[in-house]
Amino acid sequence: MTKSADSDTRFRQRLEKTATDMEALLGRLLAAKAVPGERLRPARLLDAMRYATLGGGKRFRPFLVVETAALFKAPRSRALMAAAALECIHCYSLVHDDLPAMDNDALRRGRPTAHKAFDEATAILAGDGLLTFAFDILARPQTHPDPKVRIDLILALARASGLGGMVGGQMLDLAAEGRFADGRPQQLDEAAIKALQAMKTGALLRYGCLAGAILGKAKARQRAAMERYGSALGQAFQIADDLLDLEGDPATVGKQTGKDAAAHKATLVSLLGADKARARLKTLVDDAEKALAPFGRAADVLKTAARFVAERRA
Ligand code: GRG
Repeated sequence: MTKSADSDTRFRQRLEKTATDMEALLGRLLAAKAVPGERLRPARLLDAMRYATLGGGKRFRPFLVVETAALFKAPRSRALMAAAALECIHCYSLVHDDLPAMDNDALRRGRPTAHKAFDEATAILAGDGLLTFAFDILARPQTHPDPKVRIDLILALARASGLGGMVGGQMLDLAAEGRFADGRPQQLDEAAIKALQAMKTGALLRYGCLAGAILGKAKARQRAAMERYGSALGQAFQIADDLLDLEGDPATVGKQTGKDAAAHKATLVSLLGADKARARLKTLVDDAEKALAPFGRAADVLKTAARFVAERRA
């Protein structure tokens, strides 16, 4: 086997292992039995939260937490807890993004979206429930015995997912589509598209890389390196997602494609064209690898992850 085929196999095995562990942990965390401080877990809400989080998804964000935590020798069980919190936020964002008031999608992860499988009100509440549940998970001592580390994780996730992060990015995206004011799509320049995407998609991926460093009490320059890696990875992820929307097969991607052009969405692919966007992807993978240089061979699997993001077909 060639060196690159070998690292691809190792990467896929580790992604799969994290996905299996994540499924099991989320299944346990979202069990029917209420935990101290809760009264009861309403069955329909719990079913919708389980539907949104279990049985699908690549679990790429959890993988980032687990692998960056391993780089800093943080225990895997703690990394999986932080990863579960991040995945709850990600799944909530997908449920809300699919709602009629947002993207109005019927298919997600190859299945009916949550509001189709349940109903709109239940899907909204399931998203709200998952958002809150993420911070419940991070606040538990099993995530880290040191409360300072837990607060660090909580604050960073709040910043990544809220007003100045993912939710803010979604707002900018809707505005750019012309959903408000005069209703005309905005012509965003490259800097504005990058800022929007760094918030909407990049912030959670960057958090995935930062969380491992926080769990491992990494030094400031190591944290900064992880953030550089996460930032390049986030940009690459979004360009690959936009290329998939343009060229992907809905059967493989697991959701409707061709939506960006129909909505006149400003993306780097629409601004630069597919060829230049692909060249940009290459540069971003190089940037991601450079950020990992100080960690040597120990970071090989994260380097392969950057290539996977750029080359993904689903
Ligand atoms: C509605 C609050 C709110 C936020 C929405 C993340 C987001 C913001 C919307 C999702 C729309 C979208 C398709 C964004 C592009 C990148 C992205 C998040 C793709 C889906 O992530 P994957 O490919 O999905 O990791 P899986 O299913 O593998 O987990």
